[in-house]
Amino acid sequence: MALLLWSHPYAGYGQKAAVALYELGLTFELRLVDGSPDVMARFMAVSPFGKMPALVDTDAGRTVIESSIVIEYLDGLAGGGRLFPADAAQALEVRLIDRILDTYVGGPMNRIVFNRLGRAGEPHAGAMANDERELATAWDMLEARLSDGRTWAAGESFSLADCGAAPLMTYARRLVPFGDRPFLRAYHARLMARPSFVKALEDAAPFGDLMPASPAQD
Ligand SMILES: N[C@@H](CCC(=O)N[C@@H](CS)C(=O)NCC(=O)O)C(=O)O
Repeated sequence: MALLLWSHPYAGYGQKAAVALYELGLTFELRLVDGSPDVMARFMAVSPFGKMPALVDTDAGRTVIESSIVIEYLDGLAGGGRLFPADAAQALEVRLIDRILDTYVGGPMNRIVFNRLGRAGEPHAGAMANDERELATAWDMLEARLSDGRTWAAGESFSLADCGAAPLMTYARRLVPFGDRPFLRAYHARLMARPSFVKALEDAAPFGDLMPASPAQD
């Protein structure tokens, strides 16, 4: 079985998939999306929106895009039920937090970064302020849910939601700090110590710091 992961080790959503691969103990080959024209041509054929990660399972002849779907596919390959709880209520919580992270953390984060890099045209202060408010709302919502004392995003088992939380929170806190949200801070510290995320960060380290933001302030 060959699993080809089209990604870049620095990319937040790419790290989300990498964390899942390391959690599940699945070996994979990185297809580095390095921006060169020939690589981009092949990558766009696999991932038509040009978004990382994209997974190709050569044995099954399948291509899977969208990080959460990639992780659901990987979980199935590893036997199922590892990153998705069997309990229906817990599974809903996992999916809800995964959606909050993708939509209201990764979304504003990418828009602010694109704005700062000038990829969205002239940087738009009003749009960035809206995105910062959205991030702060996401922090509030996560803080409220974590305040019940849960260890991981959706309970006591490390899940899909934590795979995304690790990279997305690590990058987004550089745009909107965690501030006075002790449960969020403690949860993020647990993510930083998780071996699968430590490995993903090690993979990214050789590429340096590509984010147009100062280091985390708090
Ligand atoms: N909803 C997508 C988002 C993926 C995404 O935004 N990936 C970023 C990297 S973190 C990307 O490929 N950006 C390249 C670009 O937009 O040009 C997912 O969950 O996979």
